[in-house]
Amino acid sequence: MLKQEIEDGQSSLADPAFRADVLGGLAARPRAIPARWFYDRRGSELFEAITRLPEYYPTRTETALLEQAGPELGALAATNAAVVEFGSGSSAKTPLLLRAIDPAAYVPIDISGDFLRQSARALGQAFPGLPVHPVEADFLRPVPLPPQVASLPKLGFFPGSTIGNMNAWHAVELLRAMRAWLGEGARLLIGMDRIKPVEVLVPAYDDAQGVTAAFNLNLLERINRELDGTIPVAAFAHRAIWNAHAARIEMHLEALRDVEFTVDNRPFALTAGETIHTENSHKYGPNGARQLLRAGGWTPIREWTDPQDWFALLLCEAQPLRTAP
Ligand code: AVJ
Repeated sequence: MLKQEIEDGQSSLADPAFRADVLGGLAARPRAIPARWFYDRRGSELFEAITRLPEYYPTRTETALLEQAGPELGALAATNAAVVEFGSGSSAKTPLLLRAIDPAAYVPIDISGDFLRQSARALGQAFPGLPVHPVEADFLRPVPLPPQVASLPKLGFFPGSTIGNMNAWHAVELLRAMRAWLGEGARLLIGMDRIKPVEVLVPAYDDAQGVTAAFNLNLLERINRELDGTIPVAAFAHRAIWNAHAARIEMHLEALRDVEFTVDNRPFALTAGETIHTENSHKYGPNGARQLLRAGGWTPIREWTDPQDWFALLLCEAQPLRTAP
């Protein structure tokens, strides 16, 4: 198979899970496609561009928190730890953590293999002597950790408020899976976005330069590329709304007119104003954040927030489950 053919993405070569989620999601009501499919090569690049936007406060706020927490983290973390990063992407924040705790190994896990290998290589060069064991996987479906880190104490790293993509049910499920995966005594450093005024939240997901719009619309381009789709992308618009009741930003793709298209030879029709729900980004107050973590089997032991309380970094411990009060 030629590389170009693979990149052109004939439907027969597409990820069957992607095809199933798209076909099922477009047929369902409300129509919805899981947010993890944003992150093809182009989507990962667009997300990196989002993290540099003036309106997108989470990345720079969390980075500052990591810098601030560094010395304390160094003192709190086990010596000889293996840092296991979930959804590492370009691993931009990772050097801060690695410098702070000087671990024995680094295990980045990401769904975008291409991006993963590139950033793993860059990190290996920045930290010569640090064993890096990249794992190409969807962390929602656990795969075994590399045997080289089996006997090391684990520090899970789940930055960026990625947990916000999940509803409470799935977030708890994932936290429990991580606990089982990393083992008793493990620690977890997790970033969670705070509830804040809508005037701050909405522009963070609907920026003036239209980068988030391009990120959202790239999902349709990806469907056209990889699943032999005929979606008229220009007939869709990016929407970001604050759902106060559910405490989440929702991203949708709204049909601007009646549209008909096929994906993998299957016909779909949307009427003007209909949307495809593409992402939830849940926000948590201080109590909600801790409650969610405890429900997932992780006890918060230390918390860092910025002066505006826009973002939180929490260090948790997988304590043994006790039945006593
Ligand atoms: C990567 C899920 C944390 O929800 O803020 C950014 C993704 N979507 N802008 C977020 C995202 C639109 C981001 N997470």
